[in-house]
Amino acid sequence: MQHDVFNGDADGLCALTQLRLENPCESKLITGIKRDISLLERVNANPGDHVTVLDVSLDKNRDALTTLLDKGISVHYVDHHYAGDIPQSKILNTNINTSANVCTSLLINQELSNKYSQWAICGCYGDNLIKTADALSKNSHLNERQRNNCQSLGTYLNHNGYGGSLEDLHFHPEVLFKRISKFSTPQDFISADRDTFKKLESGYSDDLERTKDLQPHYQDTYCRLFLLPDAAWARRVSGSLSNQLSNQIADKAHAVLTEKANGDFLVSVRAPLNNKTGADDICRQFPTGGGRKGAAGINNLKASELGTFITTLSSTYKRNAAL
Ligand SMILES: [Mn+2]
Repeated sequence: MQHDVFNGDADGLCALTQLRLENPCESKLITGIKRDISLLERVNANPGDHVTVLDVSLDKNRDALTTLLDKGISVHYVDHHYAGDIPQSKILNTNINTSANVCTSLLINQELSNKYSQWAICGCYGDNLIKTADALSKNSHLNERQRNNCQSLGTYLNHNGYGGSLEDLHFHPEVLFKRISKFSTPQDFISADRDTFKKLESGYSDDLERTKDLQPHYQDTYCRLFLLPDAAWARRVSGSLSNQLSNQIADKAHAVLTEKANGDFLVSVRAPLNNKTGADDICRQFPTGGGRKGAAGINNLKASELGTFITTLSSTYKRNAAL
């Protein structure tokens, strides 16, 4: 039995889509909202089964991974998040690269020698790796319409993964995977399944529309910080808004804080696009923080720690700017 474990964002979806176009098979799908990354513990596998893991940190899944390997279950692990110590095992095959301009869809694209590169491009745009995606579009000789379609779909798929729970999402990522993975390119999906594409598109634009008059709660030379209310649209929009803000001012860091029912905050941090470092270090200074150099988050920032967070954000990028 094959088990496919993947992050419910564009990158996870586009990575698995490439793999299943190349090796079609019935598999058990294990996924969730973008922030639900402890996925491996949900795999119910037997000796002889094979597990593929895409776009979730090995560091957050190490115990479950070790348990699977000890049971004789082989694992192919492809990711670009912080991994920490990687277990040594003959039945574990890893492809992990934490460079700031790499994503999982791109690693799979390399494994498959560019065979489904439009899906990789879509995943790169989803992870806001615009330059990487533009370069691969050029190398793959996409015309402007094809490139635009990859960018739109990647952006919308990424947006769909955000939310506090599956109830906040427009589509369950598992449903989206089944719909998109039937098509060899994003182009073909968009032409054939208009209803799904339109719903993804309006989900994205309606949520972002609500933020158009939003003013920074804090800003200085190095960073901007925005607060969003405790509402489903706000939980969905935090990632897309962070990407949009970063793309607007490439030399500032950005933080978007969404208020939670308990009064604390869900935090999304983006390093300056021109200097993709430090986002993970900032977030890891708080108990529920983690992520990558360019993009990171904190699942629960105590309301009382807001001041400390702002100071940490600003001083980190002030220091980085001086380097
Ligand atoms: Mn990713």
